[in-house]
Amino acid sequence: STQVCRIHIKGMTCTSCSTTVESALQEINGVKKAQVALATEEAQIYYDPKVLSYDQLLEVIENTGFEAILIS
Ligand code: 9UX
Repeated sequence: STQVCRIHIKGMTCTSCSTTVESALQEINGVKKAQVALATEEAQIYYDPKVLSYDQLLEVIENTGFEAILIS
């Protein structure tokens, strides 16, 4: 199954920031697709909820050094 969630990310100031977060998300097992938009400070993530939770997605983002807040 695939779940989609959106996460607000605070602290990104350049495209290198957003690429770092996007790459970190794409590397995780269970993530099918991840897009991080700098302009809207938002990540859209398609993932398998059987493999990982959105709490883990938040953690992955926080580990890249940015603040992550679940939107939906
Ligand atoms: Mo450059 Mo974005 O240091 O933090 S990667 S501004």
